[in-house]
Amino acid sequence: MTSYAAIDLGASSGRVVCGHYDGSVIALEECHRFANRPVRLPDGLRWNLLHLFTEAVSALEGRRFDGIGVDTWGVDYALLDAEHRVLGLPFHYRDARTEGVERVEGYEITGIQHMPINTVYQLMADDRVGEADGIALVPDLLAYWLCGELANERTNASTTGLLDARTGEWSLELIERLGLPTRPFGALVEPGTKLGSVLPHLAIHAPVYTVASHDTASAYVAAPLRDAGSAILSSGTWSLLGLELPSPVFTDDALTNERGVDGTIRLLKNVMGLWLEQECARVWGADFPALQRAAREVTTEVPIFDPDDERFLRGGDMPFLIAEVTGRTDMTQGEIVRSIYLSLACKYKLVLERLERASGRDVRTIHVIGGGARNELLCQLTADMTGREVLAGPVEATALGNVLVQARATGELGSLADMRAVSAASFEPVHYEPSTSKESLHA
Ligand code: LFR
Repeated sequence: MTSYAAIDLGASSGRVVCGHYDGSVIALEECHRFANRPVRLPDGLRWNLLHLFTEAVSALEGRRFDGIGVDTWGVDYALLDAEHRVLGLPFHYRDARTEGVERVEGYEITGIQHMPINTVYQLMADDRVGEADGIALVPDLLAYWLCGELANERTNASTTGLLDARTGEWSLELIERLGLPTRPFGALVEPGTKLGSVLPHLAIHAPVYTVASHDTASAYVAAPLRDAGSAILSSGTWSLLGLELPSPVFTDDALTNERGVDGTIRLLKNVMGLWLEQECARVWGADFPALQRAAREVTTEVPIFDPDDERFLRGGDMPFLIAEVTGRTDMTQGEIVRSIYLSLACKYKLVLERLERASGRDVRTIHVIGGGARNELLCQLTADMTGREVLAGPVEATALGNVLVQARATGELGSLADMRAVSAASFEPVHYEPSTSKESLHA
């Protein structure tokens, strides 16, 4: 039996998960879960990375593993000096500093959809970029703090909007055209590269590997895909609905081409996701199971709105923003949550149509993975609105993908298909069939 530790940080919570592999299945053990609360300072919204690092490390102290890997949300970064010291506290992608930054014309190179959160926009609004000798995306930084070796891991680098989608290398042409310095952009490494050993003062006995350090890339590794007619919906704070392709597609600039393991491309769209519900829950002081129950009990018609309205991006009083967008000020909490789910499911249908058009594929199955796979009502509405079967699970796809890539790095597993076969053998998905009757939408 081998054991791997996954430090898996999402925008709303962090997890330390240990994966035990017995040669045929992986059993996941959640060692620690903690809230990820950004901090609003007078000059902007920052991640509390020292807190996240401390939480993660303390859960592993004194233990021995066959590997440790870090995956986190994408796009955010620290600038580094020549000694790899951070220049300033890293910003949260929802910080307002990118408002008003001019739109970058680089889609034909990067294949990355325009979103104000992209690293490229943050760098253009960053007054310290000229001082930087290096850049570390968040998982690069945490891995560096673990073992003292810095590397820019490629799957996450693709979320910057500065990577050439065809070659998988930094686009120095674009970086120069934007007036950004090229110096900070170092050599890129693949997932599954051994960086070193955990530094002695941390008292964890393990080698550190790069994984698919962008959480969505990790999640896609763990999606038990059956065939080319399968789409993947990584459902959490964001909904990342896409297809895995062998090469990038540039025909629809509302779709993004992010890199996965083995040079695969995730053609996908970022949909605002459960962020809408998370912000409502925060404002109401409500818990998710209660809100989901209330949403299930709704029998009235609820409005459908565009979940990707830019007004939602920065958060705030989400119930108020939804009332503003829908023109409905009379909805109960249950109705608002149901309206969110229905709107997400409708958006998925539109995105699927675009994905099918751009890829020439027919999608018959949607694999819903990540925390949203537990949300029965949302899974059923997704099947109903898209007319596709939904296979839900694994819930801990990001951590599982992290562990799978480590197990491959040590030589225990081979191809991407092998990793997916282990995922499929380890977790049984829950099946949802589309039901077209109107009542089923209220089931
Ligand atoms: C999901 C995710 C998305 C990325 C967003 C911001 O956790 O990584 O893929 O677009 O967060 O980084």
